[in-house]
Amino acid sequence: MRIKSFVASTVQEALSNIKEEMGESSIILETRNISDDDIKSESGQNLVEIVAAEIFAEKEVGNGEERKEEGCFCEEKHSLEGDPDGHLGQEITSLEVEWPESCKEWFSLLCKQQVESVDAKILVSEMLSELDKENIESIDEQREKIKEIITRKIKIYPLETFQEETNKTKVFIGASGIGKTTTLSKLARKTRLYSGNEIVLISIENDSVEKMNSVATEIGAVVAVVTTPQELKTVQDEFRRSTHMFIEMPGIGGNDNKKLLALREYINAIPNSEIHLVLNATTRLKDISTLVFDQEFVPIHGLLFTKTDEADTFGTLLTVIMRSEIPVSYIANGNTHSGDIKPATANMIAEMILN
Ligand SMILES: Nc1nc2c(ncn2[C@@H]2O[C@H](COP(=O)(O)OP(=O)(O)O)[C@@H](O)[C@H]2O)c(=O)[nH]1
Ligand SMILES: [Mg+2]
Repeated sequence: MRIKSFVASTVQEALSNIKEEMGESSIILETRNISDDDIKSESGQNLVEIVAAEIFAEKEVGNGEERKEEGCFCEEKHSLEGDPDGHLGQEITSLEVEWPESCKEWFSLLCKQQVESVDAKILVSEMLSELDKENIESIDEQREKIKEIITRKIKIYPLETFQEETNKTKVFIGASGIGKTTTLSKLARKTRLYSGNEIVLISIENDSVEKMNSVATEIGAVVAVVTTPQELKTVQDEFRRSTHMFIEMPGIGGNDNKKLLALREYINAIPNSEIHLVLNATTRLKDISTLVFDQEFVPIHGLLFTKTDEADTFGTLLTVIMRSEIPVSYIANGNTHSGDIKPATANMIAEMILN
């Protein structure tokens, strides 16, 4: 399935471009007014954006007309939402897929799970386009297919197993209170079960040092406190050979450029580290967005989700994963350092969403 955004001066113009480029077999995923003052048409008019998906390439289904006769497509009046200026306050005619009722239920289940509606539409549309005709109404086949599609969308960070884990420096970044110290402690404890090598927990500027000391005493680890990037580099060089190193970076917000710059200095001092962005599974998309999508200060190797035990729904995870395309590293639950942490699998995340 191909997804593309079309920007034009009017809805009609955007739709006509969509039809011309994608043909009849397209669905509208999202429409919005572009209210940004910097982005206007040549005549100074506001622009509109329509995101469309081409779901049945002719070669996949043979003949688009054939599907239409079978009732898969219909001409539908499609009213536009999210139109604060009334600019889009008109009904448009678009070629939409009329989903079978059972597919609409998948859409609403995904939305209830807090998958963003645009992403839920993509998943259901792909499910429909990939199901064999004879299985299109089978709930079991639909579930299997949608799980397969969700699984396909999730990239997994290639972690070593706890048994193999060899002297990696793992760095945890993210907002304050998100669970960085707890997660670092859980991983350090698990590592101790499988490795006799030295374990070092590193606090920046004494942040969370008491909690680190407590877990270090329990598992026989060392705690080091550093206050500059240079000190961090020195400590890493000193311990590197025989050590598992876990570093907690000070809490950051996506909009705080000063803190992000300071974070980058620390990260640059320890190249070849594994950087995990810690995210709370109960956080809403808008609160996660800036850190995941809009910052270019630090590379992120893996998304690590905490507090899955407190989350009722897991769709936000999927939306973040689909949109960021950053691999997932770990899934954690439990509010103490003896809680659980597992290397993530795509199957595990798909089941969390579908169950
Ligand atoms: N329920 C639950 N609570 C957690 C989890 N991880 C951390 N917490 C709690 O979240 C709070 C902040 O955790 P902490 O590790 O200090 O966050 P930090 O500021 O990012 O280091 C503490 O009360 C932890 O007990 C988790 O996976 N599940
Ligand atoms: Mg902490």
